[in-house]
Amino acid sequence: MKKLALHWKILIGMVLGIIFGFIMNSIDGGKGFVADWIKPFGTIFINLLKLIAVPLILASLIKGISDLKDISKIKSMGLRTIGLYMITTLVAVVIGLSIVNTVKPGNGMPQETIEKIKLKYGNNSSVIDKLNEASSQKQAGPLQALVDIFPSNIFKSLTDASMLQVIFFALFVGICLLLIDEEKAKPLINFFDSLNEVVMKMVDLIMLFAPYAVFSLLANVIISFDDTEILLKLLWYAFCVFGGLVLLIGFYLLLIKIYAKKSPIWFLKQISPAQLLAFSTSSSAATLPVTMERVEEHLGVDPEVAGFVLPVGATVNMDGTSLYQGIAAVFIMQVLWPEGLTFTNQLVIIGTSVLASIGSAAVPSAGIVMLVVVLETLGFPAELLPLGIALIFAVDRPLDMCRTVVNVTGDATVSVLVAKSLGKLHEPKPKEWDDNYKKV
Ligand code: DAS
Repeated sequence: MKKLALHWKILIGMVLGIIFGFIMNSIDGGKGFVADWIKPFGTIFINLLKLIAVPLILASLIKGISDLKDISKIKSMGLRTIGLYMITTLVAVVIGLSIVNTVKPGNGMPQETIEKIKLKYGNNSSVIDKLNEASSQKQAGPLQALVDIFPSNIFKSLTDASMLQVIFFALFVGICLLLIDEEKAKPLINFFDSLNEVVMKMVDLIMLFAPYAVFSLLANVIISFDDTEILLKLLWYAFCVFGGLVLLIGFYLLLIKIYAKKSPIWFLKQISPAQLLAFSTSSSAATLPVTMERVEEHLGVDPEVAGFVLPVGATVNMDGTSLYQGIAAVFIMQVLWPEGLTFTNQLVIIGTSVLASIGSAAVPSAGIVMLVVVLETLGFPAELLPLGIALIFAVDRPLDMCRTVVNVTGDATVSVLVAKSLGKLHEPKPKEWDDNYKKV
């Protein structure tokens, strides 16, 4: 076991967690045991990753911007990043709509199944919470998202982990470091340089516990499945989402091969620990420190590119989520509001799914909240909204795990492409330690 590469150890932890979860699901008191004695270890692991996410973004971005030495490069990196994120998100939504309009998983769903779902999830507290969360987001003004980027108190932004505000502040500091006298800037640049090294080392140490943490996280996910019958009725819909996500990963690998001139297998192998964590945590934000460590130290992307592209991506680029929102919106309309399936509405879905994925938080089942906004924008009947969300709720957690993997993979792909286009993609530095902290 000691000699196994990290991704194999994580995979083994996941498989054992799933098996253990099913065993616990089948014995009396098993669910309670997992909730009380297993789940806390997964929670600790996620807390540790969230603990270092903000200092890592701050340090890597400020260090990265000040390493650029030239302000014009920041504009060039920003434009390439945003441009590539928009392209991949658009491709994601188009893939999703093509699949769901071809397969039509929502056509002909038996009324009896709809009634069963309505009974089980129609008044589910989590469904109601998602609807309330969406309506509070909808009440905000059209430019509120823009206003929210500019913090009034950086310490509040840091404690609230408001990613876009931290990114704005780090960019601001980094640019000003380039504009002041080099001697005056050096102490602060050295401080963030050291902070970046320390936080990256914290990622390595936290990752030593990843196999055990994913065991806990997956066991907890399995015990939360309590209606396999409804899950089976939604299988066709789930396969549409899963199939679309696989196609999207294929699109990324094509870009890696054609534009970055790198082996897709090599890329997947290097990024796999971050993908496995994304699957286990369903949170791009919690996975971000690991994504950054893998992209910088194993894919060879310069820190000044990774330090900008990845935090921005984790916050505003969710290709997996936008693909899922396109499919889920059409699926719900196929079942409950077929008259809404006009060509115009499909175009509206493309626009709103792109915007909704930007607005989605990088936390578990955030995509379902923005799905409500997409449906409301389409004019979906308000009285059918709770049932519409309830329709897909039973299968949302496993799909959230899968789309979070794609969100993370898309961010890593764009970071490699941006680095390649700026001549900042190099051979990864050989690590001085192996995954078990033995000197190599
Ligand atoms: N779980 C979200 C993420 O962290 C994605 C989603 O909810 O769609 O990327």
